[in-house]
Amino acid sequence: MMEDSLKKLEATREQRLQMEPPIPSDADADKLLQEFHPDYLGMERNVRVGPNADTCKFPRELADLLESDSHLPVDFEPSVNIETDVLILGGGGAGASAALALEESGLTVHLATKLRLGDSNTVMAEGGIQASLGADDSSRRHFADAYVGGHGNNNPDLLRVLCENSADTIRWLGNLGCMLDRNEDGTFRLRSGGGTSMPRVLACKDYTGLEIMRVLKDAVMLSNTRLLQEHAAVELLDDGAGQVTGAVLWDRNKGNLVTVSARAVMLATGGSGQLRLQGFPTSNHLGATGDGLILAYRQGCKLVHGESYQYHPSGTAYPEALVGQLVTESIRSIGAQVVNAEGERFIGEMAFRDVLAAAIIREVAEKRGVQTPTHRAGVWLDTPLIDIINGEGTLRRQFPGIVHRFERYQIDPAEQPILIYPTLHYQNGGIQVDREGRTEAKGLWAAGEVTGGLHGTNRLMGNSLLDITVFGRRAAMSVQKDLPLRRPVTLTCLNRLRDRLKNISDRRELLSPQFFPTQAGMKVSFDKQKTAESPTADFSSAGPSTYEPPDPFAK
Ligand code: MEZ
Repeated sequence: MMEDSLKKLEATREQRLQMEPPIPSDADADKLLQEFHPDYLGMERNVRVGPNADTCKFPRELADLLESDSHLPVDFEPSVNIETDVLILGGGGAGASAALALEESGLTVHLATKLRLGDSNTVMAEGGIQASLGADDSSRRHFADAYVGGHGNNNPDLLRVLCENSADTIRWLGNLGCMLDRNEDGTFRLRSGGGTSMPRVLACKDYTGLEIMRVLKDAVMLSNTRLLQEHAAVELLDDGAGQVTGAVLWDRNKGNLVTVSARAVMLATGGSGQLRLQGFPTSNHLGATGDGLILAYRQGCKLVHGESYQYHPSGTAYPEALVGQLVTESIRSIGAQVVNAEGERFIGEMAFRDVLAAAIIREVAEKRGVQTPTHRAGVWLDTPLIDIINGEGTLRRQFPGIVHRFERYQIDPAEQPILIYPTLHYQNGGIQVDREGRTEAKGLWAAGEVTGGLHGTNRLMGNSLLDITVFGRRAAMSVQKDLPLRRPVTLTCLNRLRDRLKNISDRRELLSPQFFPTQAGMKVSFDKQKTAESPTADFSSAGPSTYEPPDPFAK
């Protein structure tokens, strides 16, 4: 089947090279979304408790978690092990950027991360970061593109901040040592992305997020930030009067709970692709289980566009070991075409991600997909076109990560097209925040993928690496400016939720946050009797304060 279809693909290549990309009309694009995009297929429901109760829908998997109980035993009494000024939860790009922005503040900062510093969706990001650096580009154009791409559902205040800070952020990353690709004349190489009206995506080959996280991680390791690695956030604490005052962490190595009192808490816990909505594979890292959404919701923070997820059109469909892994959109932006089993190019490759994903799902649903030997289906990404269009060796030079990944399975994408199918990639919605990253709960800030509103209901490529670096730092500045006084630690919000849950008899008996994907089979176990010695932190990685970050907002 695959061989027959490959012959058809090769037979149409010459003719496809000459053709204009098929662009669906607005009406056709809407129809595609309604009929085939997973967000629109009725796989969602109301949540019956909390700030969004009965007002909007969530995917069932997320709704179940929002209606579930905590891992904390009911008789757990928080007793403080660590006192800090700022507790950052999450060790990806947003959390690390926030920690760096606080370095000069004189505040004590703890950063807790469920896995290790850097283990995050940031390192999985391949194709780039947007910045309006092109000669005819501007933050207004960037704004307009992202607003149209987000179906006009973006919070314009947040989007404006994002677009106006792109150039400054690239400079900041450069000062940290981040190496983004340049042209021979030293200017940044700018690529196009789906929905960008001009080239605006900067990249480090096909491992941009890894390169950005590399420099952020190095800088955090040199900073005064106190790291609590392998400490998962179990619950937020509050003062009983609406202020978040710390968190209970699970020290996964020692197996005990650690109570942290903080004047401010920042959630930078990332996304939720590992919830594998509707059984979709994911491009996300192991820890992306939506923990921050659950914790903030219990503190009364509304979620915006919690129904909206991004299914990246080019997830790997074959070989089986790579299923769900990202094949960057940039590969499509420089010429790889999306082709069905009949050798037909059925849609332009730079259509908005949601529309392209829906079109691929339609091809498979209507039996124009290619069956894999592992009983999946996908469509072709005609990767050999890249070298045909751009010159021999381009694919290997510009996308070494992807080439290497496929070569491990005896597939050379420069010679042989690869099979793709949409993969769960990004949580478009999340916790409602204002332009300073403040949530609705006093003392609680949030930044990065855990937040919602910025990207509307369809994020454009490259705007998430920008989001985490712009808003991680901005929220940290706001924390520094508006730091509340220390208040008592209680579990008042959790106890209120527990009372309400008693009235919902048919909810699923789950505990949340989930911490790890269910299929990973990792046990959640801690001994609540065994309390941490104070302090429990491993300070060995926190070096002397030799690192001097540039002023993030200096022009
Ligand atoms: O921002 C993204 O999601 C991104 C850069 C993905 C990609 O295709 O590489």
